[in-house]
Amino acid sequence: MGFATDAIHIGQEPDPATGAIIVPIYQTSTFVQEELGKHKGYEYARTSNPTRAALERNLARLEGGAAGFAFASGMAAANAVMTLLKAGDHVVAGHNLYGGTYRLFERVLGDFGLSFSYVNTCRPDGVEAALRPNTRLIFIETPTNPVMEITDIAAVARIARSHGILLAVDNTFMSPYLQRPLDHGADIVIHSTTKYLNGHSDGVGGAVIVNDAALAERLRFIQNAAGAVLGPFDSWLVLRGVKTLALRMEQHSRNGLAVAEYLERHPRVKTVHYPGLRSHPQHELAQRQMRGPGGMLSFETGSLENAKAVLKSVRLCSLAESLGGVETLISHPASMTHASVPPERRRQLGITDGLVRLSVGIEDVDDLIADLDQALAAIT
Ligand code: P1T
Repeated sequence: MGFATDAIHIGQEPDPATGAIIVPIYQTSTFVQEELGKHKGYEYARTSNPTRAALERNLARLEGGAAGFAFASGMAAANAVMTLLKAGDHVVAGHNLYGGTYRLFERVLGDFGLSFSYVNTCRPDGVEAALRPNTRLIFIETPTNPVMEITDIAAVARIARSHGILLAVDNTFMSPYLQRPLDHGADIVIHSTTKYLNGHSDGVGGAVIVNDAALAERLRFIQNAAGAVLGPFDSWLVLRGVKTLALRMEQHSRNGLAVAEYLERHPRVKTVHYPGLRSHPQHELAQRQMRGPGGMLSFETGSLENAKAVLKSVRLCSLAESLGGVETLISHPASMTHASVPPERRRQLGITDGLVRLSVGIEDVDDLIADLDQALAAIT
């Protein structure tokens, strides 16, 4: 079946007990057993819950994977993946990751004996050069948050495979509608479901999807053993959100492109980072690897003062951390999402004090452009 059909139906068969067309919220901590060892497939809700299981089946199918696991947040999902590793292991990571992922690596996992090298994964030869005998995982985001650099997933997957190393891709910015890393040879897909999968800015969650049976087994064990699971109500919200994912991503891409083109023409905007623009250095790779450019972009206003003026003047766009909801959010990566990245590192990555990020929503695009137009006029 096609993507939109799967999004609406997989894992969401009518409830066998009642015929309810919508998967019920099984708000329960445990399941009564008929006799010792005899039950209906569920024992304790940390181990598995029918609402969460429905979401996990759905997300696995949408990413083209064999198994999915839902976690309490995107960071909990990333942390679960990292606990596949052991003290002494080395990780090659993209140099521009979500600030919280960098913080997890540098300020938590380093203390447990993992070491990290950060490289520009846009250049696959740089990834290969960074490998060490103890490298066990390559961890990338593509496009990156917030400067929208693109990594050739298939090229990095070939390197990972030839060295027997796992490749994990954080697919949060794209959603499986726009990009399916497993199809390009990745081993692990990570999501913050807080973003496009939920799509309505009303829940925090995360997911991991894999194809390999042994990897799935280990993640199932970790999910239960460490216990950072997504609750039934939050699972249900994501299930509901996913039903409209295809439609939403089409509109995010249309609006994203229109806003990016508008900004690129604006005399007070210095640069626009958006993979759908011909001016994006990896526009062709983006067209090959992604079904559409999506709703995320960032642009350079030239200074902190200019960025502040724009952020203060928007009326329809909301100044807030997060992304991927139906409503447009505007943010300042240097002081918000990437504040935990050291200033010198931020400068190297192009996360300047004048950089503004937009999560372009699915409002009427003329209204968005009119709002940005009056806000940009505040730059003196
Ligand atoms: O917030 P949480 O659900 O834990 O997800 C973390 C996360 C992981 N990966 C990427 C690419 C992300 O962008 C995020 C969270 N990002 C934001 C809150 C943000 O505004 O960029």
